[in-house]
Amino acid sequence: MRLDYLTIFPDYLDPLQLSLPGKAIEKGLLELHVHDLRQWTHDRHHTVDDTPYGGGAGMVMKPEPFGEAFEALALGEGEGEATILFTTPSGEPLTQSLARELSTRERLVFACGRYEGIDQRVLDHAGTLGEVREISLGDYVLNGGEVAALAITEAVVRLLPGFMGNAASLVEESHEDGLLEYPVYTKPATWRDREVPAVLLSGDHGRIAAWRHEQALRRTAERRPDLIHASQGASEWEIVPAVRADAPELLTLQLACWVQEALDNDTLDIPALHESLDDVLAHLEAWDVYVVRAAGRLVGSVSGHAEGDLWSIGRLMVAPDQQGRGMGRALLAHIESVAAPATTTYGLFTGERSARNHRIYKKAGYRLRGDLAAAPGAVTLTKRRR
Ligand code: 6GU
Repeated sequence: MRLDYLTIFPDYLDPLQLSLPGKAIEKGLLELHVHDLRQWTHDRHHTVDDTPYGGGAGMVMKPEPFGEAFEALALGEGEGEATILFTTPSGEPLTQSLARELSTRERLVFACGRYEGIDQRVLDHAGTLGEVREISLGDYVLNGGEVAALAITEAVVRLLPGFMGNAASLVEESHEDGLLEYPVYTKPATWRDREVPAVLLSGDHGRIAAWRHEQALRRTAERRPDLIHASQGASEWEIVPAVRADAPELLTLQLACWVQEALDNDTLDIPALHESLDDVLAHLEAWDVYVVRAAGRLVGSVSGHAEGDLWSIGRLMVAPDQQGRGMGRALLAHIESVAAPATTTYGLFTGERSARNHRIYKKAGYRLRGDLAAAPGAVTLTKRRR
């Protein structure tokens, strides 16, 4: 990725040479160029601003220096479009998902605003040279866009493939799952009479995960209620037969759920990950499909299908942010309860290495059947109907 900065305070961007971006440069992932906007002025005072047409307070950044800067950077020439970022308190807010989107770009050019803003024609012109985004750090006013450019850079650069050592640590962080981070502790276990919560010392990974999820939810509800979908607080949900109109949401849920399977089993060779809307519609025709809705959102599903005296159970899924609330167990019990009358055995498949699924199915009375065929990387589990 190549990053260019247009600023009247180049020194303000010195921190770019440090820490995160610095390391990415060393690894060859990143190229940084800071440009003093005043080099594209031609008067004795290197003027970059002027009074606003129509009157009003403050000064507006003149168009000409930016126009020349874009030419000097060859924006809009050659292949590979640049994304031109204008930092401004009236832009779209910087979020983790915006950072992720920007991390896919080949070239970012930051135009740092000062004073009351930049002449609008600069933005209109930039739109003919590349993709334009106006970005704000949040609902407060800074003196200029340089700090915002630094913040955007750091949020984006750490997402570049090959930059962070550990992909899991990226996924688990605040905001990646839509919740704030749970509180964390390290040694010593007692410090100034304050104890680390006992559950974290228990070694029980299931309880630890449940505790962390609960803490993350509580924090998010307290500090950022705007981030919580009503489905997460909803204590009531109901299992209902799926209809064709559920297909798009089912496809989305399927992708969300099977990504965990892919990670656990270290393979993308999972049919559910490669399906289209038509495949989901065909599945709805061929199987008895049920869905769970919580506060209107489709958050879980399960399917059943008779094959002689075998009741085949498939596609048991619960949205990742809804897991640990017993929905999976309820869906499994439900699909068993609606099995065809001739059923003597329930059967299902799961990934060989999907440890969580194995625990859930074992608890529900299913046993591994090494003697029965399954796709490569998968295993069969069965349970007698009682
Ligand atoms: Cl990007 N620029 C300025 N000047 N103030 C801000 C901002 C940006 N984001 C929040 N406040």
